[in-house]
Order: sequence, then structure tokens, then C-alpha cells
Amino acid sequence: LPIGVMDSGLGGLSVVRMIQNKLPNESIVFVGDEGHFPYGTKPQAEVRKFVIKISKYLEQRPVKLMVIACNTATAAALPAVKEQLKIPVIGVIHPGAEAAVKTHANVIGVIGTDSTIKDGAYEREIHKIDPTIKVISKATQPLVAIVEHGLTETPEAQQTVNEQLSIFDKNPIDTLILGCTHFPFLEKQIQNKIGKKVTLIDPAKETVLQIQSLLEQNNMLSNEAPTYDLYSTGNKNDLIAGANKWLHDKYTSCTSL
Ligand code: DGN
Repeated sequence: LPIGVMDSGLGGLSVVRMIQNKLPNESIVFVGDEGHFPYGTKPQAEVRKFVIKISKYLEQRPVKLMVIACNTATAAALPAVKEQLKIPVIGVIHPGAEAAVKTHANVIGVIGTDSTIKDGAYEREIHKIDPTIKVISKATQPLVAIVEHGLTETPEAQQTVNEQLSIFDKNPIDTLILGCTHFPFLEKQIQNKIGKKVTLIDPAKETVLQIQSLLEQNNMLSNEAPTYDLYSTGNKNDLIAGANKWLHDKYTSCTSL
């Protein structure tokens, strides 16, 4: 059976590409909820409804494991989705927080959507592991649309990154969590602005390690040739453009749901 992956849009492809690289025999069914994009500016109760609906759809396809490849959706809906599904469910925030703490940082920066930062989910997860770490969080919602609309290579992309991250000029950090799955696609621009000394954390990496150990423990690893079926609840053209670029054309189909 495939792994089910969802996001509000293209961001989840940063998790899909990591699964493709690290677990090359695993098939994936991905749903980008472009019909309701963006999640980051909506109330959590509304986001929770969208996430539960898509998770149930994926469970029925069926899939063997559900990955909420969106920080906003993880903060809003992970416990609710776990409660409603019979298959295992993995979010991205706990893995991201663990990966950041492992860098031995004294000060960790977190960037994410309005909703994720307001929720404080990363701060909570980091402090559960180590309450002495200082956390500086900043909502950088404008970066999401740049990625979603394929504008990462424009001068505006670097300019917006510079503006959004300027808070860290006077508040130095050791490690920065890319707390929105869209942001790894701006990694180059973010590293330019923040400097080489700051370690960037893409939560997708640690998330895939957790997926791997869960599949191993339950004897669910696949050894077949994989398929990658992508679905959009809205206009599939942005998803096709994103998959061509970020997955290097590595997908089987892309369809509107
Ligand atoms: N990619 C999503 C996240 O990780 O939070 C949210 C993007 C959005 O605002 N739609």
C-alpha cells in the first residue's frame, strides 16, 4: 500500500521528495488542498475540518500511513486526525523540534505561517525536550505564496526573505527551523540572508526517519516499484509546475480531485 501525504498546497512536496530519496520503494498518494489554500491565515477549527476530510479520503483509498506534511495542519489537527483514523498518523512539528534540539543550539529561531506561530507549537515541543533553550518565533506568511506561485527565483523572493527575517539581525540565533513545508524551497535565499553559521532545519528529514522506523517496526516497508499519484483539490496547474520543478518530473499522475 502507498503512504498518504497531504498539505494545503505545494509545500508537502518537500516531504514527498525526501520520501522518494530516502525510501525509494515506497509509493505515495499526495493531496494538495489548493482548493482551500492558504491554511496559514485561517482559524484552526476550519483547517481541522479540511485536514480530517482529506485524511479520511486517503485512509479509504487505502493508504498504510498518513503524513500531515504541513505544519499549520499538524498544529491544528494532529490529535484529531489520530483519533479518527485507524492507520498510524505522523505530523512534522515534533520531528522538526527534535532535529533542532539535536544541533545543541542555545537559541533556536522558528519561522512559519501566522497560524503555526500563533499556536506556539514549536516552542512547546522544544521546551518539552529542553526548557532552557531560548526560542525566537516569527510568522513569515508572505513566503508561502512566493513558493506556491513558482516565484522562488525572482528578485522579489530574496527581497521578501530579507524583510521577513530582519528580526534576526538584532536577535542572533544558532539554528533556524523552517517551520512551514513550503520554506525548504527557499532554502538558498534564507541561508543567504541568515548567514552560513546558522543551521537550517528542514523538518522533512527527521519526519522521513520517523516514517522509516514506523514502517520497519510494523514490517510494512515496500519492495515494489513505486508510483507517485498527485491530486489537487483546486487548480492542478500550480501542482504540476511544482512537481516538475521540485520532484524533477518524478511523478506518475497529477489530477484534480
Ligand atoms: N505548508 C503549510 C505549512 O507547513 O504550514 C502551510 C502553508 C499555508 O499557509 N497554506
